[in-house]
Amino acid sequence: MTYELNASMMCANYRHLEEEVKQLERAGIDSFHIDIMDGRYVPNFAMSLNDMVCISKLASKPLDVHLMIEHPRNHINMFLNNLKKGDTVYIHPEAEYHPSATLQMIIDAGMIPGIAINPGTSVETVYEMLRIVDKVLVMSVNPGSAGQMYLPYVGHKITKLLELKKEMNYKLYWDGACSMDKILRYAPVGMDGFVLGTTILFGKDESYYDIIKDLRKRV
Ligand code: S6P
Ligand code: MG
Repeated sequence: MTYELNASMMCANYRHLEEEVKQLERAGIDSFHIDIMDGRYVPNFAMSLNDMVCISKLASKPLDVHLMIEHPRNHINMFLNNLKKGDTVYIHPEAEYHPSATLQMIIDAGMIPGIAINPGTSVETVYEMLRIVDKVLVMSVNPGSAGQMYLPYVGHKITKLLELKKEMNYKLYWDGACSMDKILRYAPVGMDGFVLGTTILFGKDESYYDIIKDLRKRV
């Protein structure tokens, strides 16, 4: 079974960012998840454009940039101009008047388009966009910070999105409070990837290498 592991870089140790990137790549991480926040769409500020540029230069693995900002179209070129072809950009459709136009800008720039779906957003409201995007990031916590609790009511929507994948042809990724039991349960039924943060990867006594090795051994 193949599934991707994405490292949530807002949880990394910024005192040694270069070393963090190297260690995560050595551990076999598939991409670097970059949480960009504007203090408006979500109440927090996390990573910035400069952090993204810095990690992009250090990394040989792709980036997936999760834009938690209002009206991403107004700023999207700043991000696109600083990414490599094949990186992913997720927007939150409710943060934009015309999200499909913004997704088209991502496609035209050679990046992979994605939408992030909040816990309180139904599949029905984003249904048409599922035809356009290559990736769907289903949020199992409200966007804004790391270290939150999993919201169990999202499970029903995840089941729906796993079913719709077959018809709509997108990849499905998990973001928020991702634990070992979630990976064990959802990787075998078609979840394509998981964003790993404080719940399972960062701030532990074990090395990234050992954590990822143990995980891959189990599923
Ligand atoms: C939340 C953000 C996520 C977190 C991730 C952290 O706004 O989009 O990507 O960084 O959930 O993981 P954890 O295990 O601390 O929840
Ligand atoms: Mg995220």
